[in-house]
Amino acid sequence: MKSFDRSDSKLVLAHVLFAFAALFIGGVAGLLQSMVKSGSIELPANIGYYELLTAHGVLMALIFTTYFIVGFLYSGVSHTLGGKLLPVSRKLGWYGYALMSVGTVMGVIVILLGKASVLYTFYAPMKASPWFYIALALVVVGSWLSGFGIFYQYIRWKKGNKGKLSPLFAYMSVVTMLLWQICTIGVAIEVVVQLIPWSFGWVDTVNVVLSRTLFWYFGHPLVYFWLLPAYICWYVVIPKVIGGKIFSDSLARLSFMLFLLFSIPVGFHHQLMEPGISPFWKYLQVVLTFMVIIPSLMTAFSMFATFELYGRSKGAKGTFGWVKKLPWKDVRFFAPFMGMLIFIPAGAGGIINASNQMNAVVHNTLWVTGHFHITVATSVALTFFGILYWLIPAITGRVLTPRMNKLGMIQTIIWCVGMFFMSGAMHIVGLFGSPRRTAYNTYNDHPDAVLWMPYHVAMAIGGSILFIGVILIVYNIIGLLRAPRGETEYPIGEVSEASEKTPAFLERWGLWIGIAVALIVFAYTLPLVDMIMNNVPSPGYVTW
Ligand code: HAS
Repeated sequence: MKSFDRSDSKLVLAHVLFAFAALFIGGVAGLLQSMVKSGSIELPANIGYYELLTAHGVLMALIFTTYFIVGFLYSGVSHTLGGKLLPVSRKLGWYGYALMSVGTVMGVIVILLGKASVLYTFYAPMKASPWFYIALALVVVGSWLSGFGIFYQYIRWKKGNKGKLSPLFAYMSVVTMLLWQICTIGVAIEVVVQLIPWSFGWVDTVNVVLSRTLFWYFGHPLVYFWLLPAYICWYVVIPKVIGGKIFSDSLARLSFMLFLLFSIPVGFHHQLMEPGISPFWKYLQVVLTFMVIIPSLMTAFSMFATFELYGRSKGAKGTFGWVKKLPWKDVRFFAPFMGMLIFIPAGAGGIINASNQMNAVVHNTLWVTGHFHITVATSVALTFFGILYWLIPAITGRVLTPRMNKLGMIQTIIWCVGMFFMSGAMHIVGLFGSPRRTAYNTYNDHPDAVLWMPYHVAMAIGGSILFIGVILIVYNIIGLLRAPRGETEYPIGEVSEASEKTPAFLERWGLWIGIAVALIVFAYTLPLVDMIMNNVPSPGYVTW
């Protein structure tokens, strides 16, 4: 077993630790919010609810995820593409880290000074301090540098290994980063061309519908930027952890390529209830949204196949006998598995959101908040937690002890219980019409609002349980960093012998990027022209 390169280990660890520091601070904000919303506490006069909500959303959704993902992808690229990062890739990784960190610290300071309570979607015409937008731009540019580092390592590996199929982990990392680079162009244009000049006062007004469209051009693929690293773990790592095989390399690669094609030209499904976009283009993007469900269904199929084949190889009988053969007491499996299981109702919720008539019922209600807590904050987060229990030991030369494994299992259960209360209550009360993004309000004791209150209390109970989960995951990380020295394998699954040979066209990047760009141009050009021509300019508002 080859030990992990020490310099690469520092880079990966720096990203992972930063991610979890963000999770901790974001978690404190989350706990306070849920208590305020239920009417259990009042904040001191100098701290605003929306200030906390912005800090929570930015730190959890944008910072925790991006840092963890970059660190995780770098670890796998280093391990599978030559066992060591090339100096250029490592340097780009550190430059990216530095830029993102300056942006994060700056952004959080501006938010805590009360100058940017615009929430993590920073919707115009709400207007934040220009320094908030500059901070976001730094985070995005930093992440681009990290992406270039991954591309560089991949290209150099391909040049040195002509005609060979690239390792699956590296291939998937390149798709994930490509998706990120293409989609962040939208938010970069929004921030640099529209929001920064407007917030400095160099222009008086902003084209609101254009800015929101550019945001969602980025905002939907953003959710797949979170999901794909979890899928890398499910496809590549989990088969090894359970002692099985990857069901099909081609299926795995194709599902990732379908994400590249279909996850971007679908942003309008977040704007179905907004004026200023013709129903035809909304309809078209909803059709494409239904296309992006297919690679998730392929993933579900592949995971079931991996589990069943493994179980049967261990002598399982009957339709579901294989379930018993899975390593239920191993947190490296259990945490991501709970993520998968919960992704079944979570994905169904997404399909409900994407259906126009049902979107009219749930849009801007707490249902949507429930949806993203059960997707990103459960399926994705639990998978990231599960990764920690082998990644930290593998890169620091330590071993997972039975005690840490047990604490990991407890943490997973706490997270699932907390999320059951919080996300469950959000889903139900959302259907009763309780709006998202609102502080405590009884609406003059309106009967509907009175009905919502017990659910808001359930959300606060769930939020408090989740905060215990946050503390425990931080404690577990410290425990992993102090675990006994030893060798831990970086788990990379092998492909089943029964699977077909992977066709070479799956690595013809020009072809796939070309189709992705064509779909984006098709789905966005005319609506964007229309928005620019029929601009209804708006001044900025500071609503907090
Ligand atoms: Fe979503 C809003 C539609 C997936 C995140 N989504 C959001 C927002 C976020 C978010 C953050 O169409 C709010 C943004 C905001 O602040 O306004 N979403 C979808 C659809 C999917 C979907 C169609 N979303 C996600 C994922 C996210 C995420 C993933 C984060 C990671 N979403 C929407 C829409 C809205 C929306 C509308 C706008 C709502 C509004 O009006 O504002 C699909 O990708 C889902 C497909 C998934 C599946 C599930 C497959 C199941 C698998 C698990 C297999 C399990 C196994 C284990 C193998 C079809 C892969 C079982 C083993 C046993 C032994 C039983």
